[in-house]
Amino acid sequence: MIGTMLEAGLLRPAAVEVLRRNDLGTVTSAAPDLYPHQWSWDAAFVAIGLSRVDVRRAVTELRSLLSAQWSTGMIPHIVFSPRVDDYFPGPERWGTDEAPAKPAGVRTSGICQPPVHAIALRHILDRGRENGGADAEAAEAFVAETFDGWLAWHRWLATARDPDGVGLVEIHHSWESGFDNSPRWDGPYSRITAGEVPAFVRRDTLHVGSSAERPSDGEYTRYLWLVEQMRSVHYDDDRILDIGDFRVRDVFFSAILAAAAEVLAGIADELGRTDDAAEQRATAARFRAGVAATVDPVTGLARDYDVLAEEWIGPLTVAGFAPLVAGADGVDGADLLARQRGILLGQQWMGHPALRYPLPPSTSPASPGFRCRTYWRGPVWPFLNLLLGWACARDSAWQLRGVLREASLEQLGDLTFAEYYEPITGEPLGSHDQAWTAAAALEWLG
Ligand code: 2M8
Repeated sequence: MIGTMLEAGLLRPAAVEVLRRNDLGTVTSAAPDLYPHQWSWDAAFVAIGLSRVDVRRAVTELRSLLSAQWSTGMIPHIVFSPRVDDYFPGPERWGTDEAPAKPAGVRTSGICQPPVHAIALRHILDRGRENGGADAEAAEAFVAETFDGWLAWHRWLATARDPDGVGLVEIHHSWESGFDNSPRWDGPYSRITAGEVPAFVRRDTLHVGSSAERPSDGEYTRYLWLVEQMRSVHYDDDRILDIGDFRVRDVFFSAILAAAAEVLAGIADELGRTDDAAEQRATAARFRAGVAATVDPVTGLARDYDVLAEEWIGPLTVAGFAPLVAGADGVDGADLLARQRGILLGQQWMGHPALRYPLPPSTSPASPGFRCRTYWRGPVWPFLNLLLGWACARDSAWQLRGVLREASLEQLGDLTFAEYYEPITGEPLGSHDQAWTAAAALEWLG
């Protein structure tokens, strides 16, 4: 049962209030203190949530993000707000003002995050049309005006980030995955010896209940070393391939590209952009196939690949369900998705008997790397559940979607809008009032 009617009645206004408080004008901060700037994939989820309450504000969110797009097509992972200076690493540390591809007049990081944006664009268009009038006009005008920007973003990912054409996106920092300190990245990081990293003072640990919930200082040193490396070549895509110590094919990122390219193809059809639609469908098919090819026949889960070490990445994390996000083709594809849904609902994941709610922890509680309070090593992330639910609706997987929705609304009924939750006790962890958590609540409520 989804909470009480009272909780359902309180959830929507409380979520709207979180987005209002995080609103910096034309962008929404990812969280009030911990993340006081606009993050790329957070902004996409925020736009999905905002489209339920204010279509034109949702348009503004994506327009602001796109105005920071680099000339290569890359959408940077952080767009720094000029009004705040309480985040490390800030723009000085990134040094992107020296990068020829960064547009003038904005300050950004030099890496990217998963491309959820076309999916958000689709939500804006659909909600705008449902509302009609000025909302429909604003949504349609925005889509027509910015289509080429989203297309350039996907094209850059499909070329610069898949140099070997294998249908998997290569990332150059675990911050690009969004799963920053997941056990997925332990192997690649264990092989990196950081060179000289200028002294630094972290701020993230000041804004959470316990610094043990965040990545360690050793992890941060490597994160910053990779920034130094990329900065030294002014974030040039080709040169990073030669000098970068972290080159990993990220299966979950790739799945999101596959899903988003399919969605962008549908939008291209509506705009009469037939060739672009065909190109995006081909991109979607290529990355769906790339994702499906990573599946370990024994575990049934998809895997990342370490390009430099030339080896598959083993830990059992929620990223292993990438095919459920990507979708899959043909009879074999349908079998793969059915098998994955069974595993996800089973005892190692959502059906694990110790869980507070039947929601997927970021790492399987049955795996040795599971840490129930540490960031991407175990906690449940509400925005990810929304993404899985969206993919289930696309593929008519109503049973799984129903479980995800009901449990998510129960969890979010605590009204903390936590960044992540302890899977066994259900305790809210990380930042409270996290924007994409509030957005997920609004979208689940519909
Ligand atoms: C977290 O990442 C940032 C760095 O990008 C950080 O820890 O400082 C991740 O959870 C990432 O996925 C998310 O987009 C970001 C903002 O919510 O925070």
